[in-house]
Amino acid sequence: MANNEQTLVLIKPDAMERGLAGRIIARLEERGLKIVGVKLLRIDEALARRHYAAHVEKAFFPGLLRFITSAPVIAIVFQGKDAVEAVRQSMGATDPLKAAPGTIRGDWGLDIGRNLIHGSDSPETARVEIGLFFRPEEIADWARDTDRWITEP
Ligand code: IDP
Ligand code: MG
Repeated sequence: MANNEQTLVLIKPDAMERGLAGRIIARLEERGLKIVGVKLLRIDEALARRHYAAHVEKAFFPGLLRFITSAPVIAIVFQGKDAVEAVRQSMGATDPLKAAPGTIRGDWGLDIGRNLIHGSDSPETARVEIGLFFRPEEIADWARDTDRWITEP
């Protein structure tokens, strides 16, 4: 089943403002991950509080709330082999200064408060987060002809 793991990605407001959405999505798509859900939306305070429930008491939360609600984001469900771990690896560490070169945050970021992309941190978190952003009928669990060239059946 890990071949069909799903994870939630958000292209954050800084990436949208900087015109990096396409390049970020391309990196994940080119790696072999498959888009099974996508939408543009403006996150409101209620959704931000649910999505970042683990962080609402943190000192950085007010700034995070202003940031994540400041422009539309693109929410994407990526599916593929070990998709959660693969996306986290391609994203790089939370603080772009600690993220390895070659990762999305390591190549395009400098500041932990402007780190371009969200990716779920476990399959369980992914299920919850996907449920916050998508209705079941908005996910297209499609078989792609190239899947067998990316993952050994
Ligand atoms: P992650 O995005 O790598 O999973 P988390 O620890 O889950 O990192 O934090 C969620 C988000 O909160 C980060 O991506 C970042 O946008 C923001 N954040 C985390 N720590 C800080 C901080 O110390 N200052 C400002 N923003 C932070
Ligand atoms: Mg996180």
